[in-house]
Amino acid sequence: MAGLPVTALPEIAFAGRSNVGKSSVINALTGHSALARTSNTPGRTQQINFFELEQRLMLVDLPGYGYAKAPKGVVKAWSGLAEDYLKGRPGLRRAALLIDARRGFMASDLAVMRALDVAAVSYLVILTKIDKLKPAPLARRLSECESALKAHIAAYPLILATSARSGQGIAELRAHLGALASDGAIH
Ligand SMILES: Nc1nc2c(ncn2[C@@H]2O[C@H](COP(=O)(O)OP(=O)(O)O)[C@@H](O)[C@H]2O)c(=O)[nH]1
Ligand SMILES: [Mg+2]
Repeated sequence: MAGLPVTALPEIAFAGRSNVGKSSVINALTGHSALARTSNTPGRTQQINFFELEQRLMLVDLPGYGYAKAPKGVVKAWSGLAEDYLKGRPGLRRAALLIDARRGFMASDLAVMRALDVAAVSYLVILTKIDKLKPAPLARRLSECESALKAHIAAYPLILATSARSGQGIAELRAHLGALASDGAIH
């Protein structure tokens, strides 16, 4: 934690299982094809990567969880740094919790959501890879996830459905996160 950049900028952190599409969403949001490194190999992003946007907002790519071989202690297996970051970073405005639209909430996601609820870290759930689903299953997935969110006090009540591949939902996500950016006046 002591080695992380010191900044007064508001931060949005991207969390989720390995391979859920965190780096791809950051690239889609910023319009760069390879700002955050994407990979077919789960567990590739092991560090925290910070992307500063015009001195107004910091996007933070966290290591993925849920890939450790050990079946128990999902949150423990998740890099302690990511958890410390989410619980203790003063500039954190919102965590974006990415969920694969094909799978919905998995046990590891629910464990992380409970940890965020307890730590009172506000988080926005984002479905990823919706290009892989037809409209009817996607609608079912959305309503199933929205019902499940009601039990999570720190969750933002709305879910955004996105695809980094097709671009669906990316403009909405950008608008949502842009509202959290600094107006630039103090920097
Ligand atoms: N079909 C589809 N594949 C995606 C999408 N976003 C990411 N992927 C793929 O999913 C894999 C993992 O993506 P990555 O962004 O590296 O995931 P991360 O581990 O969460 O950072 C890569 O092979 C991506 O090409 C998407 O919106 N649609
Ligand atoms: Mg990544």
